Amino acid sequence: MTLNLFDDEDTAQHGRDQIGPQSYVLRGFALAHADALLQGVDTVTAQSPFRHMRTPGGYTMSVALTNCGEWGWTTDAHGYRYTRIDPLSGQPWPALPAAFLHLAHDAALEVGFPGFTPDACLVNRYEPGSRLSLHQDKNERDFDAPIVSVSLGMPALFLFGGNDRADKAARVPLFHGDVVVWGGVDRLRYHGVMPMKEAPHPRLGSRRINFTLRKAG
Ligand code: MD6
Ligand code: FE
Repeated sequence: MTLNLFDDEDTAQHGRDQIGPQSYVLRGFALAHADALLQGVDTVTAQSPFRHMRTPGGYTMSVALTNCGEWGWTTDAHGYRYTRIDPLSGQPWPALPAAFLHLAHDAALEVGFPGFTPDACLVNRYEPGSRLSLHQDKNERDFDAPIVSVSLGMPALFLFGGNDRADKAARVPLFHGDVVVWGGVDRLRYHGVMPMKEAPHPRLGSRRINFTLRKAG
């Protein structure tokens, strides 16, 4: 056998880590689909490029983001909300790639959320130094649906807190191909991402791509 640095299957872990009563990390769940997922990201960003949005508090986010699906999450001086139109392109957000939909459905089913049909996908791009401060995902209309989150590229330390901002947060390492699913009683838990350390990935270099699939509308 020849050693292939680009074949993550050789070294990846599989299996699941439970991080809350209804929250799991499915290790390597997206690995077999990484090519199709990355192609999907390219198709999306050709239409709606990554951009650094402003928060209502006046900060520019260190994470660059875009969206696909019927609804896209945006922030500006007026607040956080979901829109059907990308404010940058003036066009509807790009369609959800089929590979995203299938993966989200299958990952949700795997941990007890059958019939997950997301209508929104937030795509985040991290570079060294990028971070995401503790937040709740609460702009969606329906908290019954879970959220499925896919990590590609550089590893990150994910912070998984409780229902109150002050609750101590667990540090969960997320690697290329890992999928986090959470919902039910965990749906509104605070979470974030520690400042990214430089640790180039063979496929994606000094970048981490994360996308989160939701039912927003
Ligand atoms: C990230 N993720 O992993 C940021 N939100 O880059 C999130 O903010 C997130 O992973 C809701 C559910 C899952 C997540
Ligand atoms: Fe979030």
